[in-house]
Amino acid sequence: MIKTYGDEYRDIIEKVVKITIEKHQSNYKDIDVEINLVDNEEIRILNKRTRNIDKVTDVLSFQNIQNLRFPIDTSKYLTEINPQDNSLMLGEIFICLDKALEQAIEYGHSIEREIGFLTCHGLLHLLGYDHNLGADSEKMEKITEEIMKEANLEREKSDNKSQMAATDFKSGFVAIMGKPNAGKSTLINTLVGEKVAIVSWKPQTTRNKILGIYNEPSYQIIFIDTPGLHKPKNSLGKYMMRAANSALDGIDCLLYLIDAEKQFDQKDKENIAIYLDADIKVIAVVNKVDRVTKEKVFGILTELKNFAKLQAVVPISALRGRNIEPLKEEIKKLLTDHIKYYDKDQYTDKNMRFIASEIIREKALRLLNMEVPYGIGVDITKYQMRESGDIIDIDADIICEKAAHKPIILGKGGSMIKNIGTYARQDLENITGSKVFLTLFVKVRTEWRENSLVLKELGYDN
Ligand SMILES: Nc1nc2c(ncn2[C@@H]2O[C@H](COP(=O)(O)OP(=O)(O)OP(=O)(O)O)[C@@H](O)[C@H]2O)c(=O)[nH]1
Ligand SMILES: [Mg+2]
Repeated sequence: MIKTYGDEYRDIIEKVVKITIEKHQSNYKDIDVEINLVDNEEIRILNKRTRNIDKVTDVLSFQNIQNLRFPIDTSKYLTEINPQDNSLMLGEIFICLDKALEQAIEYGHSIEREIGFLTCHGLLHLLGYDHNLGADSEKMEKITEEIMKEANLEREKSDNKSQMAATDFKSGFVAIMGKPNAGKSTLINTLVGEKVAIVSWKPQTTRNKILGIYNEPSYQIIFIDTPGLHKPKNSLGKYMMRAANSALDGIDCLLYLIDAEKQFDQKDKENIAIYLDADIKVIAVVNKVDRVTKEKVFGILTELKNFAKLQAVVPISALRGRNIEPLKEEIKKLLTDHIKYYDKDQYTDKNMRFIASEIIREKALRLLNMEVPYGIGVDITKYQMRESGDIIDIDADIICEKAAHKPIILGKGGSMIKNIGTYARQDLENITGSKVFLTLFVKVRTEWRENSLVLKELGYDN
């Protein structure tokens, strides 16, 4: 008996099971197999419980009988017979629907083909095949190909409707560029709805290229935050400009951010002209409209009319979240890919060590004055979850470039570093959902922004 839990795709599943069993010279009515369609969370829990792996996989199968012989002779396995219909209980298969859809999109074929493929793969395991064994793996691949062909589920033959469903999905990379302090990081955070990048009112806050991933059921937009465009004065600055320019590779469009509070100056105009001349699709985004008069915004919009090749011009307030939807709509028109590049739960490409170092740097930038914060780097020397699973220990070095800066960072009686630590810990606890023990040290590395070794240590290396 073929039992399918989950109504969708029942026909495809039954068809693949019949063909697979018949390929082994057996009658599908003689076998009993249970096929469950589950979601990401259910398969993760199953993996954790049965294999101690905390992971979402596409298919799991639990074999009931080892060393099956074909054609299947049910009288040889009397203890494994289902008394209801005398069929042989082969085992259970769990197919993750979320993952199947994701893979169908990634490989550019129909969801039916993916479900058929996973059913076949799981069932072959129940029949004794092991894809980790060289010869078996080849045999498995060949027989899968034959079964998929018989089920009319080959790549080219997948039906047009489903093919459309996969290709209807749109994705692409979108770089956010502009001068320092224009509000690029604020915008990426608003677009993604998570704190992807740190923000401060001091220019040159962002030093790296940072991805922020935005998902809708039929869209994935990968935004790239970049360091503000400026003339570099040291090796760190040069790294930052290389990082910014490398964001242009393979993008579908570029958002050029103009700070409405400042002048729409010659430098902005030159930058836009360079991108347009390079045939990059540019949307001009006029930010901080909440801070200026309508006339000022109108003046900038009028000047932007001189750039006929612009795809769109959108005035926004990244901070207040104004006009963000129309901006997203303009971006969607320009997306050209159909691949889901990232899991829908992932909102950035950066790991927790990076995020922790940035949060600490953000607090230092916000609390310290004069030139001190610009010369600061943060090195996470320890990031460890305790065995109890609810406390994270983080040790970090705040690196400054002048001996005279150390006492300023420490503050009177250690008050400044204590403040930096308190604010950073609060943010980190919010992000991780765990209790955080944060220990900060201050170290002097003279003129480190020119020292390639330290730059590399701190991850400023491209
Ligand atoms: N009023 C207002 N302030 C904004 C807006 N967007 C950004 N800001 C502020 O502008 C300052 C700079 O913002 P960031 O997002 O760090 O700017 P950035 O372009 O990423 O700067 P760099 O990383 O230094 O290149 C911060 O104080 C933000 O709060 C906005 O729409 N309105
Ligand atoms: Mg920034």
